[in-house]
Amino acid sequence: LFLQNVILHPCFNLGEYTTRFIDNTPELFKFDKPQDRASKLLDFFAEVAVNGNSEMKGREIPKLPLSIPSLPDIKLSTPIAEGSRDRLQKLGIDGFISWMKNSQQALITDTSMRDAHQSLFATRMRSYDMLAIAPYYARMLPQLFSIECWGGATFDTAMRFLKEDPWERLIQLRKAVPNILLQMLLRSSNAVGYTNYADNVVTFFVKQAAKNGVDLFRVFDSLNWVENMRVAIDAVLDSGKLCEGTICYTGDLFDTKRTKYNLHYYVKLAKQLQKTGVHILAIKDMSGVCRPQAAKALVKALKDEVGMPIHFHTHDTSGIAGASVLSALDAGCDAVDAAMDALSGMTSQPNLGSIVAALEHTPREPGLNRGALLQISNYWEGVRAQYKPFDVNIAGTSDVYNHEMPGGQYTNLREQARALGLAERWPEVSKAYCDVNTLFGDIVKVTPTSKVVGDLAVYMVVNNLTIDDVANPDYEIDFPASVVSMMRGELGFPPDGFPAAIQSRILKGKQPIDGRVGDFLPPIDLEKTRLDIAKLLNKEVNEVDDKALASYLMYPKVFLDYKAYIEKYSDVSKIPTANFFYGLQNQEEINIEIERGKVIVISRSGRSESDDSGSAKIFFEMNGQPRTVTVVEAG
Ligand code: 3PY
Ligand code: ZN
Repeated sequence: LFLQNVILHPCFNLGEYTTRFIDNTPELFKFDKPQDRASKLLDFFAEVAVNGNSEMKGREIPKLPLSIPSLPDIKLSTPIAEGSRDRLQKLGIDGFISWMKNSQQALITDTSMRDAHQSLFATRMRSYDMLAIAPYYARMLPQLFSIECWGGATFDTAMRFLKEDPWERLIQLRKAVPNILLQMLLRSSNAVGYTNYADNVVTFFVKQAAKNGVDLFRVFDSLNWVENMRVAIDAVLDSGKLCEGTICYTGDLFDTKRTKYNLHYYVKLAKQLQKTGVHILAIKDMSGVCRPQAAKALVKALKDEVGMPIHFHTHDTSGIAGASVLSALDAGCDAVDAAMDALSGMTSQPNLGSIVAALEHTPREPGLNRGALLQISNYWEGVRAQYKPFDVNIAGTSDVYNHEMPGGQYTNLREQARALGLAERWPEVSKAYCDVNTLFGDIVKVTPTSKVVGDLAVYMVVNNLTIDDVANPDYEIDFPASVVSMMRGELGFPPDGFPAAIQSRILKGKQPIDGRVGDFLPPIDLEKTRLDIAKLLNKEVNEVDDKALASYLMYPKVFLDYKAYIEKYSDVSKIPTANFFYGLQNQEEINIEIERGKVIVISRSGRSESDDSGSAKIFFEMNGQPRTVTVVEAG
């Protein structure tokens, strides 16, 4: 390992090493020995055997053993055909955009590795399952427009729940799929978080994402405030990557009683976005309320009046989002999002295979091989079964046209309501959500504003408050912190502001921020932060790379907890998913590739009864050698 690290180092390769090589690159000379890593993994399995994976608290373990997801039957020695990324490299951005506009084919984005699992099973999909199928995407689906695989909620959940490094996921996916555009979702000033960050942090984050593999950034603001998107957009444009300026869709285009979100609103927004220099316009229908006729009218108006390529994104919560996708394509939409069959429907995107089938033998045929799609979907079906405890698995509902909850939030909020003992009172939560939106002036609801509306809705149901109580200035209410923060303008402002009466009631007379929050946040001293991290992790400062710095800047505590976890248990991302969540069964044997080409074989041979002090012994074999680990039962 030592030699491999040194030899693979770029300075060594270029012959740029000197006698100071060791001093300058101490990280190459410090590493856990493979035996240490293997022992730490045994500690992990022993802990899961006795106390369970902490992620499984309150969840039911599925019937074991689960079958291993089956990979497509093609050989990985099959050459990789040119794809959208090669086209971008060949044509440059302007040429690529002209190609998009002139392409008769419907361009298809697969969201399986980001939005689909975010919306279906609480963003729990592990890199392990993505990386196994990624090389098949490169070989079997080179006609895809892009693969959405990063950003949104996947960044923090990777560290928080899956104990893995989101950057490593991106880097490995990039390696496995060199030919297709990789796409991420970026929440403008909120980056991949739930709060506005200092401008230099947003810029730094975008730079790292671009450097490590993102080709296409979808940039949105949770209140459709273009002013709040500029820093993120500029950073993407500076990085030389493709930038999608996003219109978040809400309301109903044709409702004459609710005219706030009419065609004029969206066209005006699109023109503002066009002025920022973005390359593509995204219509982000995060809740799946863009009805087929609205999709058609909106795409047509944007095509006529703005003329940029359009990328349509929706969710199938209502069950009829496929019709909206086809309608958007009929009106000349260039690209659409869909999820592989096994990860589609309900709160996820509509079914990719079925959209392809619907377009077959028409001028807009996307050119994707349906046999290949089915094989890949078959793999995802096996993967999805492994995440059953997280899979909410509820039916589609037309109630989405009332509450307008984003796909990812709907399942999460239902789960949160269930955990609070409100499962039976879900219709009340849904109604409260709708009422809060009206009280806030009918706002765009998407992360993080959707979370704020959800927080107040749940608060109302838990405390048996009506919307009149919430609005009543004489009724004392301790509003959730997120609500106060939003009314202060910490997530920005809707173009017409928040209704003055409710804003001043929630702020208890205090003044909101006068402008864009980024203008008030001082820049973060990045190098000082790097030093702080080094101290906290007990490392040398040059061991804290830019990716670690970016993670810390987004989520300091989540990042430090993650680092402490892998210090204790080593890199758990290499463990197969069923074993990560449910542990090793007696007599089960697995292989784990702890580093490239180095595989360890672990099996569990038994477990002792717990003794009086609550300690149990777990018996393993590691590479044929017996090993015992003692674990104390958690109290
Ligand atoms: C996110 O921001 O994570 C979303 O998916 C919004 O729709
Ligand atoms: Zn979405």
